[in-house]
Amino acid sequence: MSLDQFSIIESTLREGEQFVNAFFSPTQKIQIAQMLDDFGVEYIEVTSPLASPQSRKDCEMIAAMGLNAKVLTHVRCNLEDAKVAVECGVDGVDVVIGTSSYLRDFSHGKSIDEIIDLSRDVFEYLKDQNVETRFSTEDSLRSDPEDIFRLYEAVNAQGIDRVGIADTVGIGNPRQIYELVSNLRQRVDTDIEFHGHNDTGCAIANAFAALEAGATHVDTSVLGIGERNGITALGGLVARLYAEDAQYVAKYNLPLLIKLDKTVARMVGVDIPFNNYITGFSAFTHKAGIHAKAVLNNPSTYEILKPEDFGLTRYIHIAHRLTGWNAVKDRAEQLNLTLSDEEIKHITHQIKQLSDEAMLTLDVVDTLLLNAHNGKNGNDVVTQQTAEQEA
Ligand code: HCA
Ligand code: CU
Repeated sequence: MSLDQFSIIESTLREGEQFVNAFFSPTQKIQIAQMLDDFGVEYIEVTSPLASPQSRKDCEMIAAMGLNAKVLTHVRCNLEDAKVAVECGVDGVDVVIGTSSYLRDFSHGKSIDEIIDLSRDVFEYLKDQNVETRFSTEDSLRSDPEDIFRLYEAVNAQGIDRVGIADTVGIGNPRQIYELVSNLRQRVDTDIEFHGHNDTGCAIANAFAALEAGATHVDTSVLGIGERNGITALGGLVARLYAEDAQYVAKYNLPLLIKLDKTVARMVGVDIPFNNYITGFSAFTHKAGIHAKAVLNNPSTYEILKPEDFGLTRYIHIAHRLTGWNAVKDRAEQLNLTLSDEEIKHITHQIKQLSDEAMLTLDVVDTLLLNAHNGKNGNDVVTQQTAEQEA
């Protein structure tokens, strides 16, 4: 298992730029790279310098930022591309080529033997350039595993640093990924990277399975943005690993995750999904009375992620018909109101009746609590309207 020594290759500035809404200005790219570096990812992958003239300038610019993270760029498997990548001053070059019959027949038209010859030239050149080298097979899951192994054994013999499994179409399931990566682990002694798309919602589980099978590097992007519906989300991978053992992700500055998610969401014009791992708006909200009671006694009853470790807070939702008196009592205490358990139970009953009629707000609940408190202490009873005006 590589769980305690894995690295994240953060690809918001490469795969993420392939998200339909993404158009990052140079300033935004610097901002994203800096935040990712502050978060502590080990690598930042940027768009190929051959994609466009500005992409080349951006690649050079990110490479020159002096980040702690290593900067990688991503190029096709040919010598010209590799040379331009090196000229940009990056720390490493991620080379990719399609190996499935779909891509061999309908994209570049090369056989596996031709790919082996091509990669030999490319890595022959790269290994003298003082850069980290990686070779990855696009659409690995729909490639013949023997083709991939043969290809990787050839580059392994050349001394490259890392080989990559790419589930380009998001077709793999965790069991398949585990098997493929385990077999690859037997065949090469390089590091192993996993890049997984999320077309069927398996990208996080697949990345985790890859790590369990011996992968050393996982590709992510902020919010998972990328081609189509994207890849393994940075926050989702962190959540998965934290759930296994918080120590695995203790090396990252976890409270920065919300800033990263918010910033990138704003830049690409989307909201953080309500059900997002860690940063979704309901990720730490408890509702049913039974849950609320237990969480108030001990948050671990219904929380495997501690919100405070991510700079976030939990919220107990009480203004609804599933509420329970323990949660209502807790709210009264937050408001510094002294009410007996009998009074709290009576108010809880009222909340349930009222919310059977219509959706309630917390203001209404607070008003009920305040009125009960003020009523017995001889103070003015607040109407719902005045409570709202004061709020
Ligand atoms: C691409 C394809 C890629 C590459 C992944 C990798 C994929 O858009 O160029 O280099 O490991 O999903 O196959 O993102
Ligand atoms: Cu991809």
